[in-house]
Amino acid sequence: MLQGFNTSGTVIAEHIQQALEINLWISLVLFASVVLPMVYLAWKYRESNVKNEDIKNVTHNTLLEIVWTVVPTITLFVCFWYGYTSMVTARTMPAIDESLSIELEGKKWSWSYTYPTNTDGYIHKTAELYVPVNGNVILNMTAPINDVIHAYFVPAFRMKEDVVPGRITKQWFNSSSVGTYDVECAEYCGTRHSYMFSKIHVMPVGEYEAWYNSSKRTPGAEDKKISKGQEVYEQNGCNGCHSITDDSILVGPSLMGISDKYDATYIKDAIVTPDKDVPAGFYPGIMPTFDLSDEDMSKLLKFFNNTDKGEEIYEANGCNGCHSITDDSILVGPSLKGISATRSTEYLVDAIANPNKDIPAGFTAGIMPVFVLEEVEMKELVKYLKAK
Ligand SMILES: [Cu+2]
Repeated sequence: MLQGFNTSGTVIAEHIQQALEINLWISLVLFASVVLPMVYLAWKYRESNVKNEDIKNVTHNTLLEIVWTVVPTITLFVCFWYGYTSMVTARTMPAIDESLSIELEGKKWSWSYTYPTNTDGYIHKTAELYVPVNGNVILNMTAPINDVIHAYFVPAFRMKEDVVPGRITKQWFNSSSVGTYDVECAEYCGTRHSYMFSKIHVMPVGEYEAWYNSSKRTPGAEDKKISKGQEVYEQNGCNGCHSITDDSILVGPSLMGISDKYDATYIKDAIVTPDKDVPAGFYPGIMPTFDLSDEDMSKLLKFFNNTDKGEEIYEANGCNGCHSITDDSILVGPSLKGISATRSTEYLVDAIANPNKDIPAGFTAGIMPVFVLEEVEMKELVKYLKAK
């Protein structure tokens, strides 16, 4: 269940809540003070109850007129004042050098956040927003030029603003409560509008700083095993329209097992010019063009091919220090290019775990250390080797 107005995450949210309640109560009192006497008087002076000769013409009543002018004027100014002051606070951006400025993009049908470059030159790009508690955060929001209007809405912050293609709109907040807050799209934007969610994580300053100055994808430990290719997949919001874990059709077709059906050139082409060859049952003009860098494209293709995790494990364990996989050259150990043609999966698993058991001619035992890998890592690594 999504959070509604039952949660409050910022001081502004409390101001806005207060303005709403004051407006509501004053409106109810004004409504009752007009409608209740009106109903009573209509009943009391109904036609059958009043003789014509009892009716006299009242020209004025100075006291009554002053009261019914001054009292509503004051109460309506109270309404105006609370509404106006909370609007001014919500719309006055804090100084840029005292704030964290985040670039926010809303597109069909996902949100993405780009952080300023950190001290290591790394740029965090995330699907959920991580911010320090008690810090000013400015959101510079836009949508791609060929997209539609969205609205970035955080109920707990009482914060909502349109996100418009080709234009930058801004919102800011400063949350004093550590916690996680829901983000919704509040502008009907098409098929997957009702799934266009994100989250804002307000974190203790130390935890936030530690993450921001690292190159870890997200501060949570739970997704450490995500590959770079999957990161590209999620950052670009591919998962908003294409399932990759099962056969389900979201807006576009499922991409599960895509690399068995199409080669890299086709997949690349489908990302850059999506309308060229639309599968039966789907329509052109829905999927935007994704202009990925060569690096991101290659990560994404490896992700589709299911070999990207394996490549990371290959490099993280330093296999590439001794074994070439791109060509036939012999470094310390034999080249592993084309290894799948000559060796079985079982053989490869065994060779990694017991490297001295079967040394190829021309190489010496005792050189390659034993690699103790977790079962999933071993599986990914061998999958990678088999694909080479
Ligand atoms: Cu939307």
